[in-house]
Amino acid sequence: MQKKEDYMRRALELAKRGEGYTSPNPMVGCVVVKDGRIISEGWHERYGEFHAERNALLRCKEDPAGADLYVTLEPCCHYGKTPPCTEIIIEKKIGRVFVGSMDSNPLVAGKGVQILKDAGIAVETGILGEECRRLNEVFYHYMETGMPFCVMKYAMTLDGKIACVTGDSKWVTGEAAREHVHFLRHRYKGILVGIGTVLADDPMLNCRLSDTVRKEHQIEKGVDPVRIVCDSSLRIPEDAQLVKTAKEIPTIVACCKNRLDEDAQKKIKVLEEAGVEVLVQTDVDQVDLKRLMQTLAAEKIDSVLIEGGAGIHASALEAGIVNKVYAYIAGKLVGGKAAPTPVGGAGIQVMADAVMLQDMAVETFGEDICISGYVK
Ligand code: AOF
Ligand code: ZN
Repeated sequence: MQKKEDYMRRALELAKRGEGYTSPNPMVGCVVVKDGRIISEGWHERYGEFHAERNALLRCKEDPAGADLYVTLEPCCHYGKTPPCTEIIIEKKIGRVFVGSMDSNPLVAGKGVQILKDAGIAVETGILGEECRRLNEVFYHYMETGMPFCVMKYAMTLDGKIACVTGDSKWVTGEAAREHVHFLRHRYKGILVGIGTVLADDPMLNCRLSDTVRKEHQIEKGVDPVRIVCDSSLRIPEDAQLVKTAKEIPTIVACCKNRLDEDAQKKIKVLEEAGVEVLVQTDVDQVDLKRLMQTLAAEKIDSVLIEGGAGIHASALEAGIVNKVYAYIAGKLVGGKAAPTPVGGAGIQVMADAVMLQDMAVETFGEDICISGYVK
């Protein structure tokens, strides 16, 4: 006989298969159990498509009447892109519902559970509640604050450098760590860099998953993130890779009206014709990251991976928009007083004012380690 937690753990596993495809919806998994056997499973596979419960209930190989239903998120009770999950749960005469974490969408938030209870279904909530909530940290943050969940990522040597004094940085970390970064690009909706990175590297910022990562996470094809460039004075070259591919992969360039010269309108037109969305901020001399995040949130971008350089990392920390940090660390020492470090800017003056991380985790990728944590 399996425990409630075992079934919920299975539901969590299923939910994760939606990673990268459900944004701005949550990842949700569902398991239907009758007489101690799993009779069906489902997950929310893609944004706009059926929810986990409906997928599981429509795939049952036997009558689910009287069965237990395990779902990682509170069943919804609203008509969105799909009909309410509570309806099909009641219609299929499910006996008991076990919920992981509650939905914080105001259209649902507690009402889903109440509707099931009112229909005479026994409901228990909070099964692996913390894990279920963490699985959807992006969804909860976006839903509760109206801002994208921002993740700062960098790779550095053990002596804290992101490149040598010469600027050479190919590569700091090994292949496995760099492959994991592409998984992050799949997971998060947007990717943000400063114009310095574009001018120096002319990057694509797309998602190129290795077969190893695809197999490990059961991903068919990686999803490219929306590419966002912070470019106050609109210096991006018209023939940059990002611009040339903007019709295939959404690309946003944020600049400041105050910093534009007389040729700017012409350039904006060229960029827009190439498929770039140009955001012009007024009344600032440097892109206001908080304001930019509000604009992105309104465009349904629920999460942003900030991939450097040092300047944008400093600005993001100063703006207080960073929620999570991934630091990949290579067992290498390169030294050099002038070699760049992950976070630039003026820096914090006293240790007591440092940006603090909590819930730190350590993983290894090949020879490298990755430390992640949440900004307090
Ligand atoms: C569930 N099961 O698998 C998911 C839920 O526009 P819609 O119809 O897709 O609804 C989106 C909202 O539904 C989303 O904000 C969240 O509150 C809930 N997501 N609920 O019962 C699921 N993905
Ligand atoms: Zn639903």
